[in-house]
Amino acid sequence: MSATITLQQLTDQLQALEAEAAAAIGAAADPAELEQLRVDLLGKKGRLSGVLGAMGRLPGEERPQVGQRANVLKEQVQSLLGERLHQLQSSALDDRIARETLDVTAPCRYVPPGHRHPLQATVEEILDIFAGLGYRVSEGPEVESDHYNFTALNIPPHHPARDMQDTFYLAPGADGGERLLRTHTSPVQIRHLEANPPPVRIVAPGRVYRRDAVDATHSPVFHQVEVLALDEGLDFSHLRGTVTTFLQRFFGDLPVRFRASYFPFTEPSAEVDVRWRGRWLEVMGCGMVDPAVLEGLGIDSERWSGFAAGLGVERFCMVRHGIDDIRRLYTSDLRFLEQF
Ligand code: 2NM
Repeated sequence: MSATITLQQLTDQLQALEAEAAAAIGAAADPAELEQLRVDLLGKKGRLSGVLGAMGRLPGEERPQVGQRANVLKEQVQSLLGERLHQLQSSALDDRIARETLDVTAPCRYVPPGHRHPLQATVEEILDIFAGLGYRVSEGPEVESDHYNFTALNIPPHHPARDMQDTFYLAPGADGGERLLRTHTSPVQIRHLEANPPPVRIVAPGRVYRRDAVDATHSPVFHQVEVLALDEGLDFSHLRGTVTTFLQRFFGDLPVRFRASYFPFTEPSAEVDVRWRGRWLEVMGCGMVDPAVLEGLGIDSERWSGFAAGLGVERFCMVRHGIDDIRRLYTSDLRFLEQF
């Protein structure tokens, strides 16, 4: 027979258990600790079961009071556990949010992307301006025949431009024909006219080759853009208007002047200068396409007339950016290139 116990003693035990449970739950540091408390307090062999077990030693009429009190305590403990669990979970989330904050003002480790080479940017800008004037881009081979590079352009057999001094000649092709590296992009225009009936408005960008010694203004490989318009009724005023508009869009609104010149493939021909920072600078050549060039292509030069122009991209790029040595554009020194 176990010792008797009074109602008061049991009620005091429940009271103490309630205080102790509230303190322990408030102090629990994580959900695992809370779960352990739940087992210790409310589990089958837990503290509350212990108190209820002792209830059997009370007189029968006193038991319901204790039972009721125990149920209230159980519910209180359960709701304290639930509240504390919620608190712990939400403060864990707050911690995580604080920890994972991205400080957009932190010193950066930004690695700049690559960018266009200044020559490429210059070509694109030139083509963009001509696109705005209604010109399409046309391209062709860098290895050419004597025919397309010279003959079709009305450059006679003994013209100095054909000299070994100026042209890179290659071993003859499979057909035994002379092969060379194009000295200008004009052969692109000839090929385009062979394949497309007028009217034509095209720009031909690309690499060209000349046997020049390298110095501050010469490179054996450089870039050209050539322009060709062929239509009914075109005359020198159209050439002047187009070239002037182009130059003023590229360089800004500066004076432009045309000086008479000579090219085998145009008549009349002109060199074009712009007034740049107090000096006249020669920037391109142009002219009305020589009727002999058109007739050589089977185009009726009584009906169709055209103008053409050619410019060196390196020169445009150097003038625009104040670059004094063409070799800067070919030595791939990033400290230089990154400035553009
Ligand atoms: C220039 C100057 C003048 C030119 C002529 C032609 C063609 F194919 F239509 F006859 N293409 N480019 C030309 C005319 C080029 O460069 C200074």
